[in-house]
Amino acid sequence: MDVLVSTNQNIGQYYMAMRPFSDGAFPATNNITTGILQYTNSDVGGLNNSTITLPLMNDVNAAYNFTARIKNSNVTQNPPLNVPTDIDRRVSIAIATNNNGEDFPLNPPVYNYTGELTGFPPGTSLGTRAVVLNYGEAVEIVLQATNFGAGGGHPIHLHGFSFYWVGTGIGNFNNITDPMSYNLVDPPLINTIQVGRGGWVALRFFADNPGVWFMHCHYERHSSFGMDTVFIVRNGTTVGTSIRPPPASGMPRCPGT
Ligand SMILES: [Cu+2]
Repeated sequence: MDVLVSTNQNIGQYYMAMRPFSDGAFPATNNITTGILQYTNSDVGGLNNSTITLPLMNDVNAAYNFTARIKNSNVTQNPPLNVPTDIDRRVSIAIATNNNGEDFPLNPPVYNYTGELTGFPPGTSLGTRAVVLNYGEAVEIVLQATNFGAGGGHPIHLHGFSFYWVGTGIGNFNNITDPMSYNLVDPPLINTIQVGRGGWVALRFFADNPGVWFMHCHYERHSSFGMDTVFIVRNGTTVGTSIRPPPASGMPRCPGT
């Protein structure tokens, strides 16, 4: 993360402090890391790091309240403002691996994702599950995490696009009330999002990059479990909005073949 700081406080020295956040059952190293921001012409010394207090490592509310304050300071394009429900892609992370067939399930089975899931059969199976999008389509994805097992959150990465991160919450996503909390004014434009254990995030983007694009948890182990899918974006109606054809001479061969 890159940050900009306005040095508009009294001349002096200030701690920058951080500690890990972990929402899984496996604790991370709980060290507090500090740095010192020192204004020119300020006195050296006098800081006492015993005065630093930070939220506990597993304080989910503190983490959500912090990330909800991250805004886009360079808005050059609005996110899709109205996404028709018939092209609304809702994805349950837990469900993404659950079905066989050709198409990704756009309406996953509904259950209490964040309830008591001990003994809940993940039911994973092999399958090829892709989402096909028309060029320029406005897309919304809701990623719903569960409380299943002992793991924490998931860093979900999308190739081919940056998306607007328009919403975040704890618990089960509510299709009626949660969209009212979306930030459609200055949402961050990013390509990786952390979905907290037992929480959800809402993303929007325009499918304006034709091709085949992988979306996956960036824990490679989770991706190998099936926590991934593919977006196939069809060509547009012009050369400039279509994938270039292979060269007339054929595709170049790898050296040695
Ligand atoms: Cu994951």
